[in-house]
Amino acid sequence: MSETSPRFVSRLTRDTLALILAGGRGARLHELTQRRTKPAVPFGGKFRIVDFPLSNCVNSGIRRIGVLTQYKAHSLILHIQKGWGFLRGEFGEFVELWPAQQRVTETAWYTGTADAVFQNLDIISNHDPAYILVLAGDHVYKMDYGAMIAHHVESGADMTVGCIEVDAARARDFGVMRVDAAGRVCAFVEKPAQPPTIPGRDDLALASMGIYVFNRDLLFDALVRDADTEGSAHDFGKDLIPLLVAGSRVMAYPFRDPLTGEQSYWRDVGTLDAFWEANLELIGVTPPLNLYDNSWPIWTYQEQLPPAKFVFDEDDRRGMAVDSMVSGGCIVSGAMVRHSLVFSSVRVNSYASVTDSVLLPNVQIGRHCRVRRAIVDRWCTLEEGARIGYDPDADRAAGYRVTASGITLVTPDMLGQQVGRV
Ligand code: ADQ
Ligand code: ADP
Repeated sequence: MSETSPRFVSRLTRDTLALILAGGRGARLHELTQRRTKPAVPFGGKFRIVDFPLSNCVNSGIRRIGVLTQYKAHSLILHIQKGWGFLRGEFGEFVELWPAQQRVTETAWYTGTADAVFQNLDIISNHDPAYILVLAGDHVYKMDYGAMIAHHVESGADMTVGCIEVDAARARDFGVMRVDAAGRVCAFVEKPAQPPTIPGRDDLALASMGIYVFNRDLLFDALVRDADTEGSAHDFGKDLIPLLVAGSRVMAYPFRDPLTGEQSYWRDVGTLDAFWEANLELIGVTPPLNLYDNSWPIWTYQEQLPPAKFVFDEDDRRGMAVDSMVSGGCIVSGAMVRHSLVFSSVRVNSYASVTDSVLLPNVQIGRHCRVRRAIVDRWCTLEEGARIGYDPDADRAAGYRVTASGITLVTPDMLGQQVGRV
């Protein structure tokens, strides 16, 4: 049986170290990432975004994981310390937090994604993996990385880039590549103004998911070379990959369902509109991302909370939620929640109505409030009678952010309120 037979995928994943890049701000989420890094942004009712790549690792049998932090990492660090300590050190399993090491000079902070990895080369070397899987900490998807690593080994690659097909019009936000018939990457451009399209499909481009498998020695050589390169931004997409495409065997791994061959669900919830939409999509009868799938559980830290409660108020007004997801610790009393995603420990009080909205944990909606097409950040308290999402000009005048497609974001800072843990 060959070295790369499917029977040995577990051996490949065991010999892999995963690095989750979790240092980015995610500036296009605006005030939602004012106090937390994007991977720590709550998602899906009870998770944070970073739980997706972390769960993918654990479910794929990759249980040696370094999380590289930088920007506003406090809530991310607490979340991982509290929720991800279940791996067993005795079996060589771990999730470690790697803050910026300042390996180069006393003052250097991480400059780009490649630099973040470069600064941790000593730690990586100590773990002595054969393969290094570099992941972004801010994408929502369920993926078996074992299949990608097996493809990497089987195709004799030095490096493999995970890729998806995106609308050509959206492609300038991604690293875009061209591949030959065998799937070898022959050109890679980071965020091109004029993205090259897939031959024969001028509406589609092949985009990098920002996830990579490296053979250890290649990664080490490339990082050391890059660190010495004048003018490099020390970024995987901008500097390292274009260079490797020229000199090494870089293969593309298309992220598809192995059974149907269809492209799998993958979201960069990088904007407020995308965040709102990806959360509300989960509510549908057949959502593109199924969180109720026991074969691929998404792990997280969760507080011990009582069940969600729906009550008649003192005037016998019914508290209810329909076409919605409601997490633990919530109380909906004499109010109507419709087509909304309600995170843990939210209160919705009498005569209020919440529609098409995402309420993050610990939000309080006062009596007679009307909330529509909104994202309400953690710890917001909406005073009695507040109107949100009905009049964009009024929302802007109140200091809220309204996106081009009319989604309103409210944060405690906009309301002049104190925040707890973010
Ligand atoms: P971007 O997502 O724009 O493009 P970037 O902002 O560098 O790239 O973020 C990549 C990941 O690294 C994110 O998870 C971010 O949080 C993290 N990160 C950024 N700087 C960091 C640092 N100094 N330390 C630790 N973590 C850091 C990338 C690729 C594209 C690809 C898209 C797919 O460059 O080629 O198409 O991802 O979304
Ligand atoms: P909207 O203004 O969007 O119609 P409301 O909250 O005023 O939202 O009510 C919507 C509908 O939901 C009502 O017409 C009613 O049928 C039902 N509803 C809302 N709250 C209650 C309640 N407490 N008891 C019974 N039905 C309710």
